[in-house]
Amino acid sequence: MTKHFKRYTVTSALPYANGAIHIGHLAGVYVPADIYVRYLRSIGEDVIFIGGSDEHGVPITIKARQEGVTPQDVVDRFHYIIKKSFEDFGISFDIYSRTSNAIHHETASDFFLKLYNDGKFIEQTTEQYYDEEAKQFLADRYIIGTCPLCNNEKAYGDQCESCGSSLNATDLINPKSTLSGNTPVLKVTKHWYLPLDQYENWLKEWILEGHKEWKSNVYGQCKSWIDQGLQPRAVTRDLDWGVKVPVEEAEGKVLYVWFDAPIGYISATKEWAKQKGKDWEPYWKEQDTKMVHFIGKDNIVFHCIIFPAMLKAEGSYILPDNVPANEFLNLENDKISTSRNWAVWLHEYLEDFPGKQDVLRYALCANAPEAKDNNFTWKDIQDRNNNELLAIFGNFVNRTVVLTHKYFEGRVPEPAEWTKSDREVIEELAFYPEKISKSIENYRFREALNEMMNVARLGNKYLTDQEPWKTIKTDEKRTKTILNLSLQICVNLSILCEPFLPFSAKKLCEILNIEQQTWKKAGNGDLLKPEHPLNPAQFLFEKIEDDAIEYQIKKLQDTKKANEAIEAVVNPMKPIISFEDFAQCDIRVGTILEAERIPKAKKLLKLQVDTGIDKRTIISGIAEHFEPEQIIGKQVSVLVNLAPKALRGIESEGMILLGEDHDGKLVFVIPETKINNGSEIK
Ligand code: B3M
Ligand code: ZN
Repeated sequence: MTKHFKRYTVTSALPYANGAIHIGHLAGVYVPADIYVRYLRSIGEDVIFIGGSDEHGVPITIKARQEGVTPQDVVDRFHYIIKKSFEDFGISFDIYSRTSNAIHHETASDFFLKLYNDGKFIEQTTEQYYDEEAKQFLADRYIIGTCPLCNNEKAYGDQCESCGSSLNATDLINPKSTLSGNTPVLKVTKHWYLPLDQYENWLKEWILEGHKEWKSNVYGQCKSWIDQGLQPRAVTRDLDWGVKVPVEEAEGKVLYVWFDAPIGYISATKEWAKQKGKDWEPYWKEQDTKMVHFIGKDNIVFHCIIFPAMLKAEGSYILPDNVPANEFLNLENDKISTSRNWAVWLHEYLEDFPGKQDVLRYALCANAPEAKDNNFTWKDIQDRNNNELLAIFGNFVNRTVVLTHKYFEGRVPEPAEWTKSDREVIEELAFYPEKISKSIENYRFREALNEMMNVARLGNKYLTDQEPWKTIKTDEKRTKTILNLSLQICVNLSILCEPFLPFSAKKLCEILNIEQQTWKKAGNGDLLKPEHPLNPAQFLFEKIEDDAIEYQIKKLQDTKKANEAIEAVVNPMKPIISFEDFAQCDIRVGTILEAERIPKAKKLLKLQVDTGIDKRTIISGIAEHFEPEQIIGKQVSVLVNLAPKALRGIESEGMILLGEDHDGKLVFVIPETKINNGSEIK
């Protein structure tokens, strides 16, 4: 039994205001959210669509430092760039707000205070690195030192980007503050924690029992988090950029960005309500409101576990009904990366393809990474445009309108009797609105898009089969009927394509000389009255030529070359060593006998390795790259005479050699053919 909801609150992840928006964002979050919302509006639901910029967090402060400006300068610049990109692509927010707004600071601050006063937090004192010269505590990203696992000298306090291990700042050897270059000292500091462990049973019940219908990628990630056991999470930070912690003893502290950012959805709703003279509370507090969060997969834990726990702790809010997170979109088979400029930026796309927003929306929806990571290629966008949008949708509409002008002075002709084949088309047409609704309501947007295109296919085939350009010579009445029905299909398309292709829907309505119709009208062969005058034909889509695509591919190839050149500078050859130095490294072929995860160490695997000399334990920072069972029995190269080191209380004796790709992908360095364990590599 499906519950009926009276109103919808639809949110989409608040992008960090320290960079522009690219196709990955659009495909993963904003296009699906926009399709969903436009559809809901079309069926007449009361819906608000919330967006905004996430303007806090350490990366923004780092960018500001690097540029010698204030964090506010950084977010001011990007907030407007991001907002404009969304407007340009028709992402139809009811409000696009920002978390540096006063209303947000007040809302987040009050939210914290309510939990604080209700005793929902626990307080913990820990020792954290402090820069005595800069007189401030150091966020993990402000500390650099040597990674205890791979000896990379530029590891951050939270992560080594060389071996991928997640670290604690205190794990680093020879830590330095990036603010002053000095060695930081440990100093006691107090923070407030949300005791997620206390919500574990409730989350099990609510998600694992109560939301089995969630997408399997989302459900699976939640289950794995909950099964690992939840820990208290600090909700405050020693930082001077963010929402001030509103209690006396918290001088110099702000709310953790992931505590305030989701509250941004609430603040934005309040701001919207104020502008519209409405009440915000039903959208967050009434049980007959359906709340849906659209996000990317890296945000799942925050939206499915932490934010719901916050809402539950507060007590007066509803919880999300669904969190249809997508996986990631790759670009030309490589991971999208802002720092390597491996992306298609929305503003650059529009410069090169003005007016073709719907083409990108279409290609991204058709390739949306709904169940697994997916790939975007320029060739695919060309094919989708030329072979689908243009050859089917555009061609059908254009032929219909042009012929109506040619034969009937651009007026909708009066139909005669429907024939059997006409009736079959009308019957088929009647199915689509329901079919498409069902797919959209189940967050299957690719399927919905395909069904919408089936309506265009139906029309295109009907017109081709009926050949009105032939019947006009012998049977005017029949020709009138064919074009009448074809025009009715065009109106249906203008309704059904609107969530996906809003710009084309608008153009189509202009051509047909009608207002945008609502969803419930669709499925009907009787939407245009005879004699209704059409406007002149215009092309909905245009061919994308090979050279336009080749230009884009060349642009990416140039980026790749530039990245390789930068890589050579950033990661230059190490100083020359003597043969004797090299000969000191004892590298052997070994075989992995056992592999297991280490509780609470997301990135580490504990391996038993047969080195030919002995069997020993080696801890390796590869847990995010390989499943344990997948590497058992594998031959690997092992540095066997590395000084042993205790990691998470386990002694690691040696190191497995790995190759690292530019995008951080790790591969084992292995002998080409199987050889004996213990064989020397020299
Ligand atoms: N700004 C992370 C991101 O852009 C974060 C989302 C906040 S949603 C409340 O991936
Ligand atoms: Zn490392």
